[in-house]
This record gives sequence, structure tokens and C-alpha cells, in this order.
Amino acid sequence: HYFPAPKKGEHIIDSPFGQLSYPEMPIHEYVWETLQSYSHMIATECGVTGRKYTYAQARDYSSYIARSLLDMGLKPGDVLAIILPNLPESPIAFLGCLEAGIVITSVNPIYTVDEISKQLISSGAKAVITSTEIAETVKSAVKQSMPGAKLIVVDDQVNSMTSDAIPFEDLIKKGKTLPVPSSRDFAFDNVAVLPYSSGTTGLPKGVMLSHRNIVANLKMMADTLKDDILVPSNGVFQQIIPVILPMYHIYGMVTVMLSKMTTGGKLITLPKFTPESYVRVLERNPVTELMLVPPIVLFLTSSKLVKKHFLDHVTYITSGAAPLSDTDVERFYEKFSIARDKLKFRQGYGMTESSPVSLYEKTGTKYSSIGRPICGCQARLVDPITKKDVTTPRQTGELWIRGPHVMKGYLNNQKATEETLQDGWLLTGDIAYFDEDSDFFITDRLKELIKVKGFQVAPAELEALIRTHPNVEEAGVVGIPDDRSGEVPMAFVVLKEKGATKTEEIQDFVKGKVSEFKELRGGVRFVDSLPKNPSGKILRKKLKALLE
Ligand code: 4UU
Repeated sequence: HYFPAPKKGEHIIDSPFGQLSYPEMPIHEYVWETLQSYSHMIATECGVTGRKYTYAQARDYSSYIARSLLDMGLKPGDVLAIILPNLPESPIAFLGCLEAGIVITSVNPIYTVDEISKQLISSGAKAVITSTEIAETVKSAVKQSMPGAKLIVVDDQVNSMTSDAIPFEDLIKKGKTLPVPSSRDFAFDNVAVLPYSSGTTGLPKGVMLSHRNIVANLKMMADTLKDDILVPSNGVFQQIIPVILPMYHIYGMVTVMLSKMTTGGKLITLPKFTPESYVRVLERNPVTELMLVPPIVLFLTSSKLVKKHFLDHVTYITSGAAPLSDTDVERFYEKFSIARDKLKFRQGYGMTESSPVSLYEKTGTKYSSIGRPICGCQARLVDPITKKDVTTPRQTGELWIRGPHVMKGYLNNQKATEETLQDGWLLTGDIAYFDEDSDFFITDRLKELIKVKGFQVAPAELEALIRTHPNVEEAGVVGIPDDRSGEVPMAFVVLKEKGATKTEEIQDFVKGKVSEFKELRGGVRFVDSLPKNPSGKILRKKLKALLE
């Protein structure tokens, strides 16, 4: 077994789901492994336009993309940014890069020019795959941060905006004529994807996830859920999953896209979440499973557009990325009056740094619990002050995680890596307890991260931006509770000249410089000073206490 023996004082909670074994193969090979039995079935289909690809096409096209990318001069190990809304081509682009050995940095497609530029520079991307719809923004970012980078555009036509870009379709056509590259240097521990996360503190950082990390996590989930996964055979049954969580984020990328493709599901992609388009997908397709974040669970419950019969074929709803309460689930069942053993609610706990899933509530009965460590994962709770392990139920501590799914580290940031990975353990920055059944519950966040609709907002990024306002001395940003988004950012600001700036001016100053979900919807409050510890770190708990 790959886990070292527990050291003195370590109180390790093992997975109840048995021993893990996983194959040492690249992600794309793992994804395509069982394709034979469903190659003619639909892999991806656009929920708006109906554009679709079978599994055989998806596999072939991604292989052509791989050959073309290498033919263009990109080399294994080079970084390519995928900046795409959820399109039926997104997985093809993704798996094509992996097949070429190219490292993918996944970028939020709603980002502003500045936000995109930062990630392009930090990751050292040499090429970009984007779509016509957002090409203008992406092009500005490329021009500003990495002139000379290759720009590939997915979509029906290349217009004047993108005339110097390479159509994705051309790469598929050309790739078909190119020879299969002779054996590449492939190592299981090579970095495969580089999503960005702010971790426990500071600015967003590149999270180095290897083929091992992701294949392991896919297998960890598959082994944990093995009785519940139905793989189509001879075209008899296929899972149908709407893909509304963005694939740039680890949850949409691994747990939805890669995991469902590994098991032959049909992905119905939606480029943008709008209530109307989502409802249309639910109405027109016998969907079998929903993978959601809590605000969308609330949407299903509260929207009059969502009818009970849309859920007739749904057997599981998974929620993750932010806290879900018992009441949220009770209200859902009340509205739809569906039998609780017919449609089960399950919570997953994940983090970019762990590829992502670490704990899962498999029974679908303890709604507010994140369950237990999945197959191949170990957990501990460590008191952040005494550094002693929690050994008894209902005592809280910081959740520590160990397993083959834990990242290699942060790109070019040894300090943050050393703070986050200690002795093989990932320090999650989340506070949790376990109950008498060893089921875990998240109660709080030790780290400064804010989650708006399940997506990361780094206070440090907003603080740095607010400080560039001419009349701002200092700023401290925290998340405050919000009914619709879970949390929203709010700023405490120290002005240079008191009374010379209004709170709305600070909110407006931020607007447009960052994506909409990062705006200061929680408001701004002026203070005389910010509470800090002796080393100058902002004490966010004290800031939040000012609101009580
Ligand atoms: C309370 O959010 C994610 C990944 C989520 C995910 C993925 C696959 C959940 C279920 C699943 O199956 O990643 P990040 O990196 O954006 O954010 C990580 C942080 C955690 O540290 C924690 O604070 O998001 C929070 N979080 C949760 N909080 C994640 N899941 C939960 C949860 N309850 N279930």
C-alpha cells in the first residue's frame, strides 16, 4: 500500500470504500478505454444549437487536433490556454491537448482582458484555444501579454475579428492527413492540467495536476460509486448529463466532463447558464443525473419554470463546491414530492488542489454532510492552534487530505507549496468535524477564499485592485452571506482623505475591471484602520465581526 504508516499522534480516518488500484496511463487513454461498446453513441451535444459528436468522432477529432498542434510547432510540456465556454468541441480540444502532451491551463471564459492576461503570463502559455464569441477579448489579452502566441478559434466561421486566427476545424481536417507522432516522452507524473486557485492565501496560483493525479481521482470516484455507474453496452442505456458547470473549473472539468466521458455518458453542453436555456435542456432531454452547486439547487426549488416531470429520469443530484444545508434539500423534496430513494441527493467535497474530489456522501441520506473519504483517500482533522489531531466526534479541526490525487504543487511558488503540502498531506484550509459514524461536516473556512456561486474569488486580488484607487490607503475584503450566491465580496476600506470618496465610487471603480461575479455586491464600508496581526496580515474574522 502506498500510504505510509500513521505517525505518532496522527489520527487518520481511512476510506470505507476499500483499497484503490489505478492504471498508469495518460488521461485520454483512460477516458477512451471502454469506448468500443458505445463508439456510435453521442458523446457531446450543444444544448442550444444541437451540434453534436459521437464518441468515435470525439476520439478521432481529438487525435487529429493533437497531431496538428504538434505540427504547428508546439511541443509536449508547452502550456496552452483553453478559454472556452462549454461547447460540444470543448472536450475534443481538451483531450487533443492531452494526447499531444501539451499542458492545459483552463481559463474562465467570462474573464476580462486583464484577468486573462494575468493567467496567460503566469502560466507561460504559448497558444490559446478560444471561441468566436469571446475572441475579441481574448485577442486583446494575447496582444497585451503574449504577442506571437498562436490563436485557435472554435466555431462556425472565422470572421474579420479573428482573421489571423486558426480555425479549429482546419486543425481537425489537417490533422487527419498527418502521421501519428512517434512515441512521445510520456511520464505519468508529467503535469497535465494547470487550473488556477488562490489556495489558502494570496493571488490565484497555477495548480500542477499530473496524469496520475487525475486518473487516480477518476478511479477513486469510480470505485467509490461502482454500484451506481451504468456504462452503455450495445446502445442499451446511456446516462444524459447537462453540463452547466463551467469546464474551466475543476468540478466541471474532471468530475463532470472527464468522468462522464470515461463511462460513456451523453454530455449536453450549455455555453452559459441562463434559467431559460437550462430549463429547455431539462424539458427536452430525459436527463439522468445533475451535477450542481448549491445556488442551482436553490434555483430548481424556487423557479416556477422547473416542473416535476423534468426530473422523472434523474436518479442522483450531486452538489459540491460550497455548503448545502438540510433545509435546502428538504425544500427541494417538498416542492417536487419525489420519493427520497428514487432521486438521491449526494454531496461531494472537492478542491482544485486535489483533482478535485476527496470526500463523498454516498448514501444520499445525510444531506448536510460531505460524507467520508473516497476510495484511496485519507483524512485527518488537525487543530490549527495546538497542531494536535482531533480524535473525538464533533470536535473541529482543519481538514487534511492525503492520496494520489493531491497536486504536485503550485507553479513557480515553492513557498505556497510548502505551506499547503506538509509531509504528504494537503492542508485544505477548511474547518470540519466528524460525527459518531465518521461522516464529515464542513463548518467554516480557515482560509481567506470567498466562494460566489461556488466559484473562487481571492480577496487579495480585489484588495490589490482597490488599493490602486487614488484615495485608498488600504482595503480588506471578506465574503458575507448571500441568499442567491452563497457569499458575495464586501470591502472594508481605509481612505487617505476621509469624506472625499463615496462607497459607491469604490464599487464602480471595481466594476468592469474584474468579472461580474467578483464585484463588491456585499458593499463597501469605510473604517479608520484594518485589524492586523503583528506580521501585518489582515485579520478577516475581526473584520467580519464588525458586521455583527
Ligand atoms: C462546503 O470547489 C471546488 C471543487 C468542488 C467539487 C468538485 C467535485 C465538489 C464536489 C465534486 O464532486 O474546488 P475549488 O478549488 O474551487 O474550491 C475548494 C473549496 C474547498 O476548500 C471548500 O472551501 O470549496 C469549498 N467546498 C465546499 N464547501 C468544496 N466543496 C464543498 C462542500 N461543502 N461540499
